[in-house]
Amino acid sequence: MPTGGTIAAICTAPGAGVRAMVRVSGPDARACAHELCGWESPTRSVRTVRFSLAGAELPMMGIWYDRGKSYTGEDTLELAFVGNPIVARRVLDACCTIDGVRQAEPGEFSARAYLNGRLTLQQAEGIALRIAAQHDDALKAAAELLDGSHGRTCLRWSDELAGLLALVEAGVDFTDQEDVVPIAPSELAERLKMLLDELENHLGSKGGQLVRTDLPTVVLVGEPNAGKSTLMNALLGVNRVMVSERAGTTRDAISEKLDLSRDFPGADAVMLTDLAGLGDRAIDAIDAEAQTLARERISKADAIVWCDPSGCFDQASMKLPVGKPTIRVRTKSDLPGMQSRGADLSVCALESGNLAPLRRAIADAASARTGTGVGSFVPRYRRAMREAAEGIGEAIQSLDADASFIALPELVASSMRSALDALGELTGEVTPDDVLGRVFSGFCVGK
Ligand SMILES: Nc1nc2c(ncn2[C@@H]2O[C@H](COP(=O)(O)OP(=O)(O)O)[C@@H](O)[C@H]2O)c(=O)[nH]1
Ligand SMILES: [Mg+2]
Repeated sequence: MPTGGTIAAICTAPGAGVRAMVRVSGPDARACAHELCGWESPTRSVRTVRFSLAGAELPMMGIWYDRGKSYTGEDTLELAFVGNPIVARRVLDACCTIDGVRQAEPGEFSARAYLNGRLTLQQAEGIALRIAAQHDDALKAAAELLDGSHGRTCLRWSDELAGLLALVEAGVDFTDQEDVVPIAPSELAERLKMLLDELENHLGSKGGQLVRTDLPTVVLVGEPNAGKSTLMNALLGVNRVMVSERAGTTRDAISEKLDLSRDFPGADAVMLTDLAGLGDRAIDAIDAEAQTLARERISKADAIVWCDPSGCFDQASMKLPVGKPTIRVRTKSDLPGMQSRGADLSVCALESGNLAPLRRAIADAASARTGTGVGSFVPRYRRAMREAAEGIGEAIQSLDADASFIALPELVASSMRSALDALGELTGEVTPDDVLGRVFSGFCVGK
């Protein structure tokens, strides 16, 4: 996502309504107020302004927020006016004629709010979920993200786990210190089990396991020559499909299992499918058939990886199904001169080392909804919580609750650490240093 500059967008729903609103955020918002509305050095928060549009003056309500007091944390101008979509478009265009002002990318206001410390990542995700919510459960989950209650729950889980891990590690590292008493296996097992139960409740099903038996399907789509087949091979780590600079090389749908659980223990394996390129029109009969087949596979897929080396992601020409989890990947990121404005990720498939973020995004997009909590609506949480549950489950398995000491403390600690890392991704709080800190503060070692 691009940063910098001043961004502007229509922030009311498309179509006619009672009111429409255009929001401008950034250092040049002041120039918009001045040059378009004659509002010199805005300090007052609300006033009526006259916006010059198509040779006439349109009365509007202008709302000014000083830097630090707005949603984004930047100088912000909001203009509210009659809810006519053409007027809204013209107002936005006029704002973008001011030097330094451009149209905002999706989510860019919230991204700025996050970057400026006005929102936590969880709150930003809550806002996204609230906007996309289709029913009450999703609204409830969004509220839990926004009011921070889910964040506090994650923090409580990770605190409990970090505390227990500190006890186990104390047993590993400092057994020769007499004032260090490692935790008994039975107590550790019991407290881990309670934690696991809570996580499983949040995931909405036992261990968050899917009830389906087939693998989720993920399709690689894009124009011919977008680098889909190269990316398929890079993700798989083997040359499974043919790559060529000639457009139209891939005709069939070629599927191969991609096991993501090795990298992300809570993730599923997925069936990755390489498809023929989609073009404006088919070049011959075989191509037409290949495209029809590709469209069929896309409509049945659980998630889409949309490859576009230009970074434009033009939905009007690609016509992908809306509402399906879609990862926009700007391919061939090594080639200069392209943009990555609408992209979720940029990758160069020729270097397979940089694919971890894409693998994680695929793991998130492909995991199906199982319950009603935050973990069932926000895939990142679902995958991380499953990963944590898996680690805790493993730790419990490695414990003999009847023994008087932990027989394999390194093994137990390493399972717990991977669970903690997974939760740390949600809280952004726990680091390995943090764990070590707890050992020292809790036991006064080295006093
Ligand atoms: N520079 C560069 N070239 C790439 C990259 N990925 C693929 N290519 C090239 O782009 C051409 C088309 O690739 P291919 O994977 O067959 O595209 P597909 O038609 O979408 O399956 C081939 O010549 C590839 O070598 C990349 O990341 N960087
Ligand atoms: Mg291909």
